[in-house]
Amino acid sequence: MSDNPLRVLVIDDEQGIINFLKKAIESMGHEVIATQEFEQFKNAIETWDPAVAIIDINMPGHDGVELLRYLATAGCKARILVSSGLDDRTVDAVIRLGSERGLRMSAKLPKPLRLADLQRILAEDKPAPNTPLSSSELAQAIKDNQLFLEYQPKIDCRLNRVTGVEALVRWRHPLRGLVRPDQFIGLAEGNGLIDALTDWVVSHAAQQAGVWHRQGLPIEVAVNISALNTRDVAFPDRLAQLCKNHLANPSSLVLELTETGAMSDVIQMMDVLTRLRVKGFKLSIDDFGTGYSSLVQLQRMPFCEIKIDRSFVSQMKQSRDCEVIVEIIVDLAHKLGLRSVAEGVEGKPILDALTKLGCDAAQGFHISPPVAADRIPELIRQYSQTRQAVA
Ligand code: G
Ligand code: G
Ligand code: MN
Repeated sequence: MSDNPLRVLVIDDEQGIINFLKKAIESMGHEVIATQEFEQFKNAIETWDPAVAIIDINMPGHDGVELLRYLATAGCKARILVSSGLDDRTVDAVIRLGSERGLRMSAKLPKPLRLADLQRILAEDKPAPNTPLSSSELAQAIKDNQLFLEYQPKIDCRLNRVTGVEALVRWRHPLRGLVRPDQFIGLAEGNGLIDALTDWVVSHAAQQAGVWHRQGLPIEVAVNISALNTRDVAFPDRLAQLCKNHLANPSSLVLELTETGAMSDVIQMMDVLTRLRVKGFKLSIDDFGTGYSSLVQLQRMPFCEIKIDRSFVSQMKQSRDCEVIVEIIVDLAHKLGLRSVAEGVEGKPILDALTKLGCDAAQGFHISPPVAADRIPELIRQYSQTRQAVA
């Protein structure tokens, strides 16, 4: 039972989903109005003041974009959770649009909808301050361990086994609830906090890698680093020390670098990345094919791995162009002696196509969304069992 009962409003065109959510949310101790009718939904928004609204964005009568437009005009303060069977990119676009209109959009619910996720999200609901996030709040969060990591598995396409994970940072803000990295990485980069943030992430990821290795699970842990981290020539020494503190081997860490164009001193970046390689860290060029992650960088910097941007991968079954781009990047990686990793694997047909192309590793919602560290051993076991079953 919740110690913070909320008013939760649901609109969906399927009676089955309405019944399911109503029962589930009531059983968590919250009040619910669940309806198929826009008029009733509108009435509840205007008179009932819900804390959370769960909206189906693909209904015959009203689509989600129209609903969001209405909610913004009505000055709706509820936190908005989007539910839909639409593809992830469309859902992402709807969420972004809602945020741009000033609505309090929650992160996307993983599919299929699990009650535990819903419960967690409802438990996180606190009144949100309207002020923008400040760098002093973030500095405090790093000190107070308000940050935490989730891990998303990567599988070896040929072996169908989990061989690594990517660590992704989240911020559990005491007043605002869950804050996503896209809302604070830029803030860290712009306010001299990115070194402290990266150190926090690497330290926790290295510790977790050490734990898994001692449990007999020799998986690689990838962390995202910012191009700005390479402005400090002591960065490789700091990371090596953090690994040493946690008895983790640098070769069990993969550093995923996204180029933002913020880095002007190329020689310095080459210096730092090369020293990281010399110390045994693996280096990956993230979001390859977009923005500043270019062929020039591949040729200059000592990368071990190319991470193919999810915009190409997730569309490769709908778009022949995207499929060709993925194929060429896999080929490029191999000809350069690098590992190819596809992110944004949202369905089995994509995974099958990647395997056929000879892509080395795959990551995406089809395999698993990012999860808490303690769920990783079970995912590793599941994969090794399915493999034995087919062998
Ligand atoms: O997990 P999510 O999809 O919300 O991540 C959004 C973006 O934030 C991704 O592009 C990811 O690379 C970035 N990100 C996640 N965790 C970290 C981190 O620890 N450090 C940096 N620099 N970026 C991160
Ligand atoms: O930019 P970077 O590659 O670090 O982004 C990683 C982020 O991508 C993760 O935080 C995760 O939430 C998101 N992500 C992971 N798998 C998928 C997927 O299959 N589709 C989409 N759209 N996003 C994904
Ligand atoms: Mn990444």
